Amino acid sequence: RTEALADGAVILRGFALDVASELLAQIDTISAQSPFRHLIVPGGKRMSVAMTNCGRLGWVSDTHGYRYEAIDPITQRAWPALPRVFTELAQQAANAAGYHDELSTDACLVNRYEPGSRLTLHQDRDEHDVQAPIISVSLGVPAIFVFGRNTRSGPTKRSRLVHGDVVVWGGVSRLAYHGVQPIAQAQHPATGSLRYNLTFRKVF
Ligand code: MD5
Ligand code: FE
Repeated sequence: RTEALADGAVILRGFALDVASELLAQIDTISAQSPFRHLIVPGGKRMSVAMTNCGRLGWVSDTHGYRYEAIDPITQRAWPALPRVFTELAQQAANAAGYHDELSTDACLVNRYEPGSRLTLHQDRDEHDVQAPIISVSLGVPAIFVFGRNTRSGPTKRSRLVHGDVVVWGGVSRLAYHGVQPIAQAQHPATGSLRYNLTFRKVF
């Protein structure tokens, strides 16, 4: 089932269900090497979402700003490699949404939400290549995703994303403002009270 969320954004409901348990097992392997951490944003606040990365580059934030780094600042080592099940799923999702170029993901950000964790409205524009679509995979408890326009003001739309849903953000939606409302207390058989989100990004 595919749903158009906005211009250029497509929800593929349940697209990752077949491989969800493999994805979660790989998240455990990744976070055993590069642990989940609550990054500090330039304003000094600690993010309520915990993050780690896999792939050649990882997204990091500290009081100096946001950037992609090849070395995990906690471990001082390269980020864990992108598992094959990740890259295959992302490519299949891109194809299903009508993007037929090779994705050449160089960063996969792994977000972990606890009850109450949220992402305030923001744009993803730390990537030099904003032509390539971003692929996002939701796992665990549901989230209410908020989706706006290319300016901070203006109307927003809400969409519930559940375990196994994949969203392909391309076209003008690539630079739309978006966020995640505070995660409600809930239980999922695969993750307990947690939500995970994978985002596949081409940085260069
Ligand atoms: C999440 N993560 O559910 C979301 C999924 C993030 C983030 O927003 O930055 O880690 S990615 C949603 C997304 C990506 C790129 C563009 C747009 C949405 N968009 O234009 O709305 O953890
Ligand atoms: Fe984002």
